[in-house]
Amino acid sequence: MAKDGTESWYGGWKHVFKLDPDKEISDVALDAVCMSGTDAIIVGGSTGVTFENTVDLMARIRRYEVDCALEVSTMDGAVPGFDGYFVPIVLNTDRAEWINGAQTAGLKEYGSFVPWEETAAQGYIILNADAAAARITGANTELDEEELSAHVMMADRLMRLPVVYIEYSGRFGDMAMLKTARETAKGGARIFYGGGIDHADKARQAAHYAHTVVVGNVVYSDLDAALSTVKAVKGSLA
Ligand code: 1GP
Repeated sequence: MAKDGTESWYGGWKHVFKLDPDKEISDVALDAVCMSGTDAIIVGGSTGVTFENTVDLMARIRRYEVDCALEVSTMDGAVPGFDGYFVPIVLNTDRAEWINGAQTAGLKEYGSFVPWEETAAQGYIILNADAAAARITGANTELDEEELSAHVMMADRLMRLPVVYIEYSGRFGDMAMLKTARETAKGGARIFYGGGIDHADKARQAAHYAHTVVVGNVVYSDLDAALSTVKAVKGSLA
């Protein structure tokens, strides 16, 4: 049970920062992020994630009370000690490796160690062709609204995934698409949105439709702008 009494450990999260183990962050910046009032920190990245850099970042975040989850994208980076674990499943690729291949290989190796109560699958729909995750997974990013709806139904209704992640990493997304995703997900999936939020106003727009707004890169390029997104999201009505 999450702190706010909702069912899942991430169910009360409106705003999260995503920190990349492969990127440098100073103690001062990390302190500001962890003390910002955000609901959680997700540790994750598409490239250069290792056991060492993941443990290192986790240990530094662990000095703070903020919830800290790991998005497990490589076997190397599967590190114990987080509050929760997300396992991404890419929905809009036809490369099985990213739908169930890497995940079953990981479970074969580490399945008996998985803390299932604190582990959740994320159905990723990657919509920015330039995102590293899109290139790596061969995602079909050119979905129209009907196709997006079908992917959301697949995740939310058929597969009953607890999280649908609308991913535009690196670029601010089409809010009409996010609205469609939110309106389609009536089966109980939480809608996460991430991509290109570098301003309070963009954070507010995304928070209008997403249950959880994820802010990543701007932490490294404009810390003040990143911090301004917390209030923008937490003050919104969605
Ligand atoms: C990345 O969705 C997150 O996985 C956040 O995206 O880095 O563009 O903020 P940005």
